[in-house]
Amino acid sequence: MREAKGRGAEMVVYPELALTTFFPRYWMEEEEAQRRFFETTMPNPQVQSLFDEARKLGVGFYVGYAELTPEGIPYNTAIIVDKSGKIAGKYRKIHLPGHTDHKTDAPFQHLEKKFFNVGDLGFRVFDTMDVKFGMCLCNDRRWPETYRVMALQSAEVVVLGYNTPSINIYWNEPVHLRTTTHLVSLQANAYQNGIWVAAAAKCGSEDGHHMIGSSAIVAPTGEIVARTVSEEDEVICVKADLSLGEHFREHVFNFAKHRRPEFYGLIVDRVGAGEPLA
Ligand code: CDV
Repeated sequence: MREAKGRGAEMVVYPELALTTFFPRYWMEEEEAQRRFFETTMPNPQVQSLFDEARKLGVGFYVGYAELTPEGIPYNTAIIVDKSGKIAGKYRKIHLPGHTDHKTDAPFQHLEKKFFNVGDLGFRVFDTMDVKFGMCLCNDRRWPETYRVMALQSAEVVVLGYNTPSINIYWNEPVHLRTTTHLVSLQANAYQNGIWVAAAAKCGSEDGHHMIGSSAIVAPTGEIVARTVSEEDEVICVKADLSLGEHFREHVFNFAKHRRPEFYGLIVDRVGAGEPLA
């Protein structure tokens, strides 16, 4: 945060589940996961210094963590904290990947469906620090619906954290494809919605498990304007011209003028692919 501030940043984006290891890779019972890895309050004494530093530096931030509500509901959560150190927005992950069973043949697990409930807050946009921010988490970034719902609320910047293991436990996906599909998701959705996207990852080895990293900032042109180059802790920084998206929002992706929702019904009526319409 201090380094980012030194480079002129006003908003810092941290990864998904930034306060713990990416624990959905480990088989354990829900109770154990909740005891070891979930936050029951936010802020709390362990993270207060981050909030204090944000206020001191006059920097906002986004951070992902495992949330256990007072009712005992577990979510994969992200918050935006404003420059005064106040929580200005909260998001709970909606597109949870992975499985609930113990895959004993896999090199590691991906137990998000076991450890978290589907988020109940929707894809909201928060007007804070003079920017309309949307938020999502990791797998959400691959789904066009995520960004379009926020762009329809005039989002200008979507911030997101992610943890993408280099190994796909389902098929022998080449590592370069893991990075390609990550970047193409950010780029296509930034362009098609005329928004900035800032995506922050854990990278390199975490507990001996390799993550793709490749944090990136993408302009509304769909171009990558900053990208990490190492597998170490790194700060990438961009002065984002929020008006850059206007050209796209006023012309090719002028939603009010060109969208045809009367033909998009299947997007909400159907979950999986089915037969062609009669
Ligand atoms: N933490 C994630 O949501 N990871 C997913 C996959 C790789 C399981 C992702 O889309 O990167």
